[in-house]
Amino acid sequence: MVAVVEKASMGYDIIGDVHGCYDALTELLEKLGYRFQQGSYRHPQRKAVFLGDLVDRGPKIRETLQLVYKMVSRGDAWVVLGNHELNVIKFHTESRESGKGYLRERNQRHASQIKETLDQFADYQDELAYFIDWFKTLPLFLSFNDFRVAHACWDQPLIEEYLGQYQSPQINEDVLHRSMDLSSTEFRLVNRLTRGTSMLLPDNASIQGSDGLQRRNFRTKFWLKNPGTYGEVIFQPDPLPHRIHDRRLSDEDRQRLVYYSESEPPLFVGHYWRQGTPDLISQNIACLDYSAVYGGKLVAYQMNGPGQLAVENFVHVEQHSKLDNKGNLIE
Ligand SMILES: [Mn+2]
Repeated sequence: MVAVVEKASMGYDIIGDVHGCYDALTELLEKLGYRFQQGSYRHPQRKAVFLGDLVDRGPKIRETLQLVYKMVSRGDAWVVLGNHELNVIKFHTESRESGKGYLRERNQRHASQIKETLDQFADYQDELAYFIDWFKTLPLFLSFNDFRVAHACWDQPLIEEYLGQYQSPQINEDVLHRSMDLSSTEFRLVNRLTRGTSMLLPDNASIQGSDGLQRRNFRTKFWLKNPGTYGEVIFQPDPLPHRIHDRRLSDEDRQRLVYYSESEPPLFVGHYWRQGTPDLISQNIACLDYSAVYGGKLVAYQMNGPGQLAVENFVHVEQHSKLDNKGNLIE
């Protein structure tokens, strides 16, 4: 396993999806004891770990990237890749196969998903290209002494398979291009770690998401040993259709799910648009995405050493500028 090299007595503040909420981020860092010094935030004893999805939706994406980039390059922070960074990368990377265009087709849906990032960088194209090159070097997962981080999910056998080939948790150009083949290890790893696990709805059903998009699949939990029904495994704010909620999962369905067992190290993820008061999602898993960009909370977890996760270690700030689910300012 490729692990981060750490000094003893170092504490970590793991931070959920920022999505351009720069003001909330600086408020949270101040609250955690970081101070602005020589162009970025740092703490005398602690390091920050960002769970990805720094970009899209929010009002200050450029400022967010500038700050996190500085913190990472000074050794004051780590960041793992989120699905939103990945979308931005692919939208701007041409396929190696001639005539295939960009890795992420430049259609209306894909452009609208990254609209805020495109708009805010409209006059800073060189800077955007620089950040995209940086995204292409970021890790998909990190393993520290006492905990693990990934944007949406951890799958140990798949990670080991990947490390057998690449010896590094970072993506690179080759991984990116190979991940376009849906049967590749690269695709399975990138997709699972940045988007989590999901399941196709039965009966060709679809769900109208709160973001207005129609989806034929739904996000699933990855820490249940032996789930019984569709309703037990769903893990997203948009509910299942009533007639599907209590339906039994087939053995085939169950085999497609990932099981992160209670004996594995504590794991931190973002990604899932949680709401309400920050809490653990299982004994050894915490999700730190509390929908900051939709008027929720920007959440951190203070990791101070080995041991059980505890709710007292969550720290958050309320996000003041409220956006509706189309990214428009409500107040
Ligand atoms: Mn995400």
